[in-house]
Amino acid sequence: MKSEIENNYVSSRVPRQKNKSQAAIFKQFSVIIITGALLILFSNNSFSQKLQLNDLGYFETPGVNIFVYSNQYTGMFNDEKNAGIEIIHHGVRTSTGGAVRLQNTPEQWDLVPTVIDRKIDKATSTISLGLRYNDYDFDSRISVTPKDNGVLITVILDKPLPEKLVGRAGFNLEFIPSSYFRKTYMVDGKPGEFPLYPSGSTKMEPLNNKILQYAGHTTFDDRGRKEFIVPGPLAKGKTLLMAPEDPEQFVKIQALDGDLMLFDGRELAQNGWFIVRSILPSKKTGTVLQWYLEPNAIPNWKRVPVIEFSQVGYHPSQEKVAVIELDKNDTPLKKASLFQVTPEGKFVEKLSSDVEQWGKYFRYNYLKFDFTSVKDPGIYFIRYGDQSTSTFIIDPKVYKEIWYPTMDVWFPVQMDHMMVNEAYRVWHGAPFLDDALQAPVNHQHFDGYKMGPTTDTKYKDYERIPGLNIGGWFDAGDFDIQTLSHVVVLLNFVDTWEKFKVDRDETFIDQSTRYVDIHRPDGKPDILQQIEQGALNVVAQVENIGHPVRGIVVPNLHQYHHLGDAVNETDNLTYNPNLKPYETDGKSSGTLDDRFVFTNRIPSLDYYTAGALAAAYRPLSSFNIDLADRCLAASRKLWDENSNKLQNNTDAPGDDMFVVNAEMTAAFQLFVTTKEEKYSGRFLYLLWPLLDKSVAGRGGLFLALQAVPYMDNDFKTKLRSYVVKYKETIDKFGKENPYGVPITSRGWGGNNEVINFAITNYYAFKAFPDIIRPEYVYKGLNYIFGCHPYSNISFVSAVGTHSKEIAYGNNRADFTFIAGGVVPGLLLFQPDFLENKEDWPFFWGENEYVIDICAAYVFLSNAVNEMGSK
Ligand SMILES: [Ca+2]
Ligand SMILES: [Ca+2]
Ligand SMILES: [Ca+2]
Repeated sequence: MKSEIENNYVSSRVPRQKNKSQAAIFKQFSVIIITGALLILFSNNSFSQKLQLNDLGYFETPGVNIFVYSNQYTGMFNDEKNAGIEIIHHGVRTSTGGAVRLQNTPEQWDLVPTVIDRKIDKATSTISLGLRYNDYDFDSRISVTPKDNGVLITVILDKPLPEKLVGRAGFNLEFIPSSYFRKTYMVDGKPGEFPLYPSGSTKMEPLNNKILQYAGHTTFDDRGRKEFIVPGPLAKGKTLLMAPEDPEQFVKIQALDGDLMLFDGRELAQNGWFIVRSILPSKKTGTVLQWYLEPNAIPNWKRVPVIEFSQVGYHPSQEKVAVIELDKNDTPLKKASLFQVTPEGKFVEKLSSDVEQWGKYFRYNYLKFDFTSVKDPGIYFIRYGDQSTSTFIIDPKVYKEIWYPTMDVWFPVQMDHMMVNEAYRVWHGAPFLDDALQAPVNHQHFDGYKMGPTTDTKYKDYERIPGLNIGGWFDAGDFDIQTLSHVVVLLNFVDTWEKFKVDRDETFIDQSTRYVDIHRPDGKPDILQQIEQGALNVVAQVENIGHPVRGIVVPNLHQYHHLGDAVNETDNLTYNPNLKPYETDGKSSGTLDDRFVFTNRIPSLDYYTAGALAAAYRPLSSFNIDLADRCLAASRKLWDENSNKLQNNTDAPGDDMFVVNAEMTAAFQLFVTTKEEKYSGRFLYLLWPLLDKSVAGRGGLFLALQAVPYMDNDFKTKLRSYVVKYKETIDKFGKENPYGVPITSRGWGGNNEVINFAITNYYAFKAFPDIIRPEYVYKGLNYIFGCHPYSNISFVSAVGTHSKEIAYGNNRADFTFIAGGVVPGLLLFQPDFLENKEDWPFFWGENEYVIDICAAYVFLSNAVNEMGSK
């Protein structure tokens, strides 16, 4: 609670995309209310336009969009709060999950219905769909059609409710809590306040009443009592007014039959929403339920322009282009200006120039404002119309420190098997000392892991695999070890060390006592200590298992969603089957909570790991020679075991570019480390056919460019034509979107692609500066630092004037951030809405820090520093 309040103080300082004219309207309303003429407030609605079914298949009026299953549940993680009937209310997605659901407050792993069909009837402006719960052989239909100033939602049943679902099946619509904090509601005239923190009433029911969760997993640790929690409603009635005081978020819902209930989903799960729900009647068919839903629309509403620029600032020599995002009904202004802040605190206009119209991208129009000509070091801001941005810097040293938070804070916090301290604060104790057990065969896990019919190891199901409680990083906002992302981190860190000689020392790391202290130098370069941390776990996998594994992760869903100190996700005592659950002898316990190792052997992972361990050998050989030797031995073993299967390396490359790329990574890194020609021979053999197939992205071209300094001149000559082709492919991005970078946005935001695009361009610039200009590198960073759609915040927490201050780190329940973390960025909600929430941390696809992207960011930061120092 305390953190939330503190954090709201922080977010209140971030400039919000508030419409000034709305604020003015709001003030008028206040005056009207004070004078007692309350009716005028409601009669205002008669000015709002009716919702129209548009060509993109959703209902639209200025200020209100209603999507009806434009987005469906993917099934991968069940309820991701990104599907069903959804409302975009004055530019903000405030409501989701409109569907027939089986709980008062469904959690992420509760069952979601499958869409059987979705029909759009233009003649009646109706969108209708069939929903099915296979587990219960239960079908329903929903139709949505405009009525008055809102829509009518109808639920139709052809057959009465199955007996098991009576009192359980209902129609739910969910509202994001952060849009309703500090606001009120009214049910049948009775006022209430939306809770800032969940504190409603709950009751227990016997487990056999429970609608089971996905694949029999359970989010609840009932300590063997066979019971579950049922949240009670905050309010109940026929008509619900949500935030009537706020014209931007005011929603009216009327149940035309039955009752409405308002629930707080956060009582069961911190990522829960406010839920409006009506229970479906039993023994009825035909129309069983109707709601009238009216989100208020501010007449002639237009979204405030978003001025998108780098919150970090710019090197004097680089191009400086801000992008201005406009509502499609907005009229572009002719000019924008750049102001300098003087030492006296005055604002001086340095440049006023015409803006260029770029065109439309998804739902908005875009302008560009070029201020490249301004090169004087100093503090600046941009003004467009009556809006000024936050300040940013132009200076040759602007990028110097941008990676410090990532290396000094974010990576230490992610360190597994270590206690991590920072001044007066302990981030976490030394966790997972009870690692790890062989995952049983034929086991489907809930985080995408899976065991096939064999273990591919000498271990029996649930047997302890020794030596794994060392090294590694928490993969992301959860606490598993993912080996492939470790590989990416190791490769990036080795590159950063070798190319830029970064010897920054701000972290104390002592493996022998499992202790990390942030902001405390210990005489050892942090990046070498982090390479050691990653290598320790990966090499232990190869030595104790025989090959690298997909990952190491807790076995139970009620552990997996853990929020808090990682040291408590397991009991840190090794599992002892001779004891009862929750019983302990002080050294071991009968609770089966030790992490599982998913051990199936994957050739591409073998090769990538061989590459990363061969690379790690080089920096470690002068830092920890014993570990370095173990890395190289493991790398050679993996190479030999895989290449033997390939008949002495003469096999033609397969079609799977991922495997070819993995093998090339191993061959290249082993060659650089050992100088043995069998590795370079195989690398070159695989490279050219791969480049002939594709020069795009992170594939062969990246490796080829990396290899330039190690190959002869003919190699470089031959590579030139591929780089020319590559430039043609990346120049297309400037036609696809106003940012000139690859934007991918489904399922998981695309910042990783943007950073890797910029890194490939850095290597291309180094080898072929006459083809690829530095701008192709800067573009990627500008995007990450705020020149991107939806908002203008920096996607790197604590880097840039305004940056991601609420993210999906492992402290997300506190609505806060971990300095230096890089988030995935923008998600696309079909058909046309790009989103990155700044007040709600729980969308992993938008806001979850992961180790591979953060390591790539450290490399890119050092690369731009090197470019700018020339
Ligand atoms: Ca994970
Ligand atoms: Ca250090
Ligand atoms: Ca344990």
